[in-house]
Amino acid sequence: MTIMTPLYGHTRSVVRPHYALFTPAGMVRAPLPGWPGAECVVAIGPALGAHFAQLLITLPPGAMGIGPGADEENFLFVRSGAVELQIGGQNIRLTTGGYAYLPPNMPYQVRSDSIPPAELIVFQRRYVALDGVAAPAPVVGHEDDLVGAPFLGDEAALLKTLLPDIPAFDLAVNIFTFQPGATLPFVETHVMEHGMQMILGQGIYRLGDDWHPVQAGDIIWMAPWCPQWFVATGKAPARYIYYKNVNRSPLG
Ligand code: UGY
Ligand code: MN
Repeated sequence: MTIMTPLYGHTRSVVRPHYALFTPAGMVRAPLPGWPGAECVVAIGPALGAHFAQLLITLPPGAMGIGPGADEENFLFVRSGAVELQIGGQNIRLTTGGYAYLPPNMPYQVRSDSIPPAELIVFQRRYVALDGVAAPAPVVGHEDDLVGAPFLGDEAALLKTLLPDIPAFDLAVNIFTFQPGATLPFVETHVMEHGMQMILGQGIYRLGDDWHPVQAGDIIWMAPWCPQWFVATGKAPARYIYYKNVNRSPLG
C-alpha cells in the first residue's frame, strides 16, 4: 500500500484584501477568553478587515462558553454533537443543526458532554442599536424545522433564513442548499459582508476575479462589494451557512 504524504508547502487557503478562504488543514486552535477549556479557531475577525468574528469552537466535556462580552451578540450553530445552553433561567439542548441567537447583555453559558466533542460555528459582533427599537429577544431553533425557499425562484437553490427578518436584527444567518449544478443566479456585489462555512458537498466559489474549488469545512470571508458567485459541483448537494449584516445605515 502506498501512503500518500501531504504536499508540503501547499495550501488552498488565500488571504486577499477583499476576501479570504481558509481550509481546515491550516486552522490553528488556541484558547480564547469566554471559552474556558475549549479549542477555538478565530477564522474571521477585525484584524482581517471584517466587522464581525467567526469562530469554530470544539467543546470537550468540562469546557464551556460564557458570555456575552460587552454589547456583543452571538449566534451559535451546532455543527456536530449536542450542547446544553443555559439562558434566562432555562436549560435548552441543541443537537446537530440546532442554533441559538444570544442577544447583547443577556448572560448565557454553553457546555457539552458529547464524545467526540461538540463543534460550534459562532458568529459574533457588537450590536448596533436602532433608535426606538428594542434589541431582539433570544431565538432558538433547528434547521430541520425550517422550510427552504427557492432562491429567486430556483427550486434547485433553497434558502433557509434562521432569524426573523425584522429591523431589530442587525445580522442575518442563512443556510443555502444547492443541488449539483445549481448556482447563485448572478455574480453578486453588495454592501453586506459575509462570513460562511461550507457544511456539505463541494463547488466552485468565484471571489473577486478568482475561482476557488471549495468543500465541506472551508471558511470564506467576503468583504462588502466583493464579487461573489457559486456553483455546486460533484454528484451530491452542497450546503453552506453564512452571516450577513442587515437593516442598518451604510453610514454606520
Ligand atoms: O444573501 C446573500 O447575499 C447570498 N445570496 N450570498 C451568497 O450566498 N454569497
Ligand atoms: Mn451575497
